[in-house]
Amino acid sequence: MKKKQLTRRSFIQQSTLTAFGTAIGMPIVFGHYLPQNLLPVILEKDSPIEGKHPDLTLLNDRPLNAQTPPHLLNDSITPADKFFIRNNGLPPENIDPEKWTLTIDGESAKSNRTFSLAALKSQFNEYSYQLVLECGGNGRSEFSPPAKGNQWTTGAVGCAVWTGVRLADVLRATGIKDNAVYIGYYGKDTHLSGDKNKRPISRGCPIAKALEPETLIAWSMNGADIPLHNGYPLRLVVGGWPASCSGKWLERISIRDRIHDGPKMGGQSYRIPCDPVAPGTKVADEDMCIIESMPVKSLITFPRTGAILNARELKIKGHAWAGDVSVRKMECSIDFGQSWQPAQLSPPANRLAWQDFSATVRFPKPGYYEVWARATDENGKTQPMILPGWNPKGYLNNACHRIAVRVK
Ligand SMILES: Nc1nc2c(c(=O)[nH]1)N[C@H]1C(S)=C(S)[C@@H](COP(=O)(O)O)O[C@H]1N2
Ligand SMILES: [Mo]
Repeated sequence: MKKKQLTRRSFIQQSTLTAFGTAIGMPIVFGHYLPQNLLPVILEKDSPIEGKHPDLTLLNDRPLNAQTPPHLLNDSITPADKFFIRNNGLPPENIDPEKWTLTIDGESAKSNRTFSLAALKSQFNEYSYQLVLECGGNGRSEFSPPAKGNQWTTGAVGCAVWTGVRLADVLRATGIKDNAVYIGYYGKDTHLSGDKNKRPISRGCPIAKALEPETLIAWSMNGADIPLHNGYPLRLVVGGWPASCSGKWLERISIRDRIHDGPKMGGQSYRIPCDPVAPGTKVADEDMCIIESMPVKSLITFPRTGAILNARELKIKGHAWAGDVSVRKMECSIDFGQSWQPAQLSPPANRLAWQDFSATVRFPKPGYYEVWARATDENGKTQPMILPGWNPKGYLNNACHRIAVRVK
């Protein structure tokens, strides 16, 4: 039998386990390997992804896709190590931030300009906003018939504080022609095939969204460098729209005189049928429309589903968001939607940030319950209980989130 090779980290972990074994009276099998004077007090778990929380759920490793379980999203500001990853290709290697540049060009740019990171930081005002990024395919796992692609459940969303310069300021410094309609981004990541002429993704947004004050070219997440997989050293952040608009490893932005036509802009990508279709329908490309603002949605982040409660009262917590608009009302139900009670809803830290909510629910007797939560946006649109209409690629599932609890 071949012996499994231990990495240094997993070896330490093994030793830790052994140390724990001592405490419960088991023999120290690897006792002679124990590092001198070191008895770790916590069981450290290795994360398969550098810098990320070990309990992110890995959906795919090439390209890397990992989502965040709801209970890890309890913070008002999503910590970098808990922020989901959706890569379409392979991140660039050996990044030297000193040599990183961003070029602005395109048919509708009055000039071509290239900025170093230092130039961006010194020539423009710096802004920080808390912005929601949610993958257009978040919730895809509930599609029937199934939709191909990452089977995200609820965890392709996060809301971090992003710091950088306004895209509008940089575009205006370059000069925007009157015929500008769209911007398109280009990142330095490479195509899975290894073909240098192919890009994994190059999307963008209409010029009006690009010029919003919250649309950032960001170099920092929560006050630190952006993690490699989230776009280090520079990315676009277009809050409230499918996160695929927020180009990572940003090296070029084109001001276009037409709808941007990079990979994953056309065909069926990030598009839904312009008119609703029956589940399973094949839809022609020309009948598919580009997704813009994301729909109203919420997530219960405390307690973790499966919680066993000793008390009849429970304070639930979570967040709600609604694309370009804010959330007006938050409710929850403990009887499968037969009755709803209001929840407390906080205002957003700024436009396009998610809003914290909490509610104290009281269970009438012991037993099994589900807690459901639903948000209503400022236009009066409410989350549906089930998938709000099938589409071929599995986008925009904003059905209510629900957790199960047992009351003792
Ligand atoms: N250059 C580049 N930008 C990209 C992607 C990518 O693969 N390459 N993925 C997009 C998609 S589909 C999503 S959902 C978000 C994910 O951002 P995150 O990985 O930081 O969570 O980045 C977007 N920007
Ligand atoms: Mo995405």
